[in-house]
Amino acid sequence: MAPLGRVLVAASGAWLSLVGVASASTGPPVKGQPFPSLIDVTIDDLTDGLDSGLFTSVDLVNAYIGRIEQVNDELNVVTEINPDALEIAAGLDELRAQGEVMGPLHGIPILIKNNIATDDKMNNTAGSFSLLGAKVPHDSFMAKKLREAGAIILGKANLSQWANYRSSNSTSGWSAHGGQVYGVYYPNMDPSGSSSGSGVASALGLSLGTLGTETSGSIISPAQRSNLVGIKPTVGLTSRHLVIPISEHQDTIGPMTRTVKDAAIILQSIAGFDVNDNYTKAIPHCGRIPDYVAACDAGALQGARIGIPYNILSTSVSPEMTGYWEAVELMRAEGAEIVAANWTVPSPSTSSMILQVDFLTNVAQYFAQLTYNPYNISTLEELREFTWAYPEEEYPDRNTATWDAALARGFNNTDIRFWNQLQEHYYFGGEGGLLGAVERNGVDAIVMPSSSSAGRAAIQGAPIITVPYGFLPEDTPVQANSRGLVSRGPNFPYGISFLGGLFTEETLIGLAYAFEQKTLNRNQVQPYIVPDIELGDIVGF
Ligand SMILES: *[C@@H]1O[C@H](CO)[C@@H](O)[C@H](O)[C@H]1NC(C)=O
Ligand SMILES: *[C@@H]1O[C@H](CO)[C@@H](O)[C@H](O)[C@H]1NC(C)=O
Ligand SMILES: *[C@@H]1O[C@H](CO)[C@@H](O)[C@H](O)[C@H]1NC(C)=O
Ligand SMILES: *[C@@H]1O[C@H](CO)[C@@H](O)[C@H](O)[C@H]1NC(C)=O
Ligand SMILES: *[C@@H]1O[C@H](CO)[C@@H](O)[C@H](O)[C@H]1NC(C)=O
Ligand SMILES: *[C@@H]1O[C@H](CO)[C@@H](O)[C@H](O)[C@H]1NC(C)=O
Ligand SMILES: CC(=O)N[C@H]1CO[C@H](CO)[C@@H](O)[C@@H]1O
Repeated sequence: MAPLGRVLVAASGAWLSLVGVASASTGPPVKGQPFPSLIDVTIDDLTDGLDSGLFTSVDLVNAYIGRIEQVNDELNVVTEINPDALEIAAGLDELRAQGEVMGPLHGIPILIKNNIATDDKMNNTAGSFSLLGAKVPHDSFMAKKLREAGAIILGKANLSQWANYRSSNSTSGWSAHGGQVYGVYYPNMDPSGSSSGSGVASALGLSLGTLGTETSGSIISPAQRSNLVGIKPTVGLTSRHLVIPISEHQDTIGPMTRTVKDAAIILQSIAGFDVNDNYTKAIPHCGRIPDYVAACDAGALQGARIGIPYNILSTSVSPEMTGYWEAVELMRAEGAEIVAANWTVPSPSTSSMILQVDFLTNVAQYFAQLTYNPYNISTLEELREFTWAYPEEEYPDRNTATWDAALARGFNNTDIRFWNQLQEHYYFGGEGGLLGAVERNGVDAIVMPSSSSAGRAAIQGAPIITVPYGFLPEDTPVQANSRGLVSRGPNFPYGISFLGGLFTEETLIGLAYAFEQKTLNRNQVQPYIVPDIELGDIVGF
């Protein structure tokens, strides 16, 4: 257990004595309590409480910092807290008191993955010491959009180092600078990755919600393992400017929250054209962003056409597959038409070349944008040299095999060999895979188990939303990986994914919301560790 005791609550100056981390079985006290419980509060709840003066954003920041401090020694979820968070909160409280609301996230604390840069006192490192102390010329577009919507960027969430793009024998959720993130549905749980801290933070209510990033599975997979909604937007809907990259062709930034509506509100706030990311030019309707919040329609499954890619689904009998088929029947009962949407290329031979060569090109571009570059690193080769030589990077115990392979390619992403491979990927993900199946069958979405949904959408840059659905049975045998993290065990959450054509988030959000409202399964199992500081411990002290 985390060493507890006394936690400083900075704004009020009060010291609170904390009794301990609540055992999950007692559950969060909600009914009959004036304050919403932070483990399952929504943006609407927080906005109501802020509007009515029940609590302030300063209270919220204090409560969330208290919660982070209760669990962080044990779980390594948050790498740093924004030293300006209380001051920002106080400013937003003042604006609200004057009747001025900046946007839908006014005064709401959000944690962001530690590869999304902010031009403030916080570091942006992707978990590497090579970037500790580095400075960027201005906020990333994601940070700028969050601030414009009124959000308080509360801190940075730990991640798999370099978004899981360095080593072939590291672990999900480990970074040299942040340590190992642990999942919270079983002791010593593999949190999945690479947005591991973003997942655990939302699951435990260490902020209202979080941003993660995905290249292939890095939002969907940890969202599933932390029992969350995760939206992996179409590549180009959310700008990657000053986000530490893997691949310009696959990287995207999206929300990880406890509800579909909260994810929709956050996506609404961060989506849009950015002159510094050309891929955002592809946003249809001249860049107009649909009303994702209005898309949250509990009746959206009625009359929807849902495609099932029978020929690529696992035929093994497992709790996840049983749950999946149950979920499909539930959608049918809600009025969806269930049709086959087979993929014409069931198992393509994809190559790792795109990510390798993009990383080589794109990481150099990131270093080139820094206004302070502590080790003067400008290329992947120099980054590898640094990593080999810096003991805390734990080389060679955690190797650099991914970079070694990228460097061995010997060309960048303007090469004809790269272009040919990219066209092949677009065929496997497009006509031969997801997009072809959507078009030929005229479906609104394809539904898949979340554990197998990421790959083909990744190579095509297509969107996915995962919604919590089930939990592995209590008698599931415990499996651990070579570094002792539990990779499968009792009560592990799993989700159902909705996939669609490029820029179809509005439709997918509607379907995901209707499915969520019909099921509301996520509270069937609580995390084994829950911080117990609530607004009631803060307000008025
Ligand atoms: C960022 O890193 C520097 C260098 O290690 C450190 O001094 C500073 O406190 C860090 N910032 C925050 C907000 O933790
Ligand atoms: C966007 O693309 C155009 C044309 O290729 C190029 O000139 C421009 O520099 C690009 N802008 C950015 C920000 O990458
Ligand atoms: C889809 O694939 C499944 C499994 O391979 C097969 O049984 C079914 O006939 C196919 N359906 C269509 C419409 O092609
Ligand atoms: C980086 O380059 C600057 C300017 O050339 C130099 O002053 C500094 O010592 C270099 N830092 C390192 C760690 O090599
Ligand atoms: C990781 O791989 C490297 C070689 O690439 C090896 O030296 C190291 O022992 C491996 N670590 C573990 C824990 O197996
Ligand atoms: C890619 O490689 C070519 C050939 O070596 C070089 O001319 C070009 O500047 C490189 N472009 C980037 C973006 O690294
Ligand atoms: C417990 C632990 O290792 N926490 C670490 C989380 O990350 C911060 C920033 O790297 C470290 O200072 C903490 O020690």
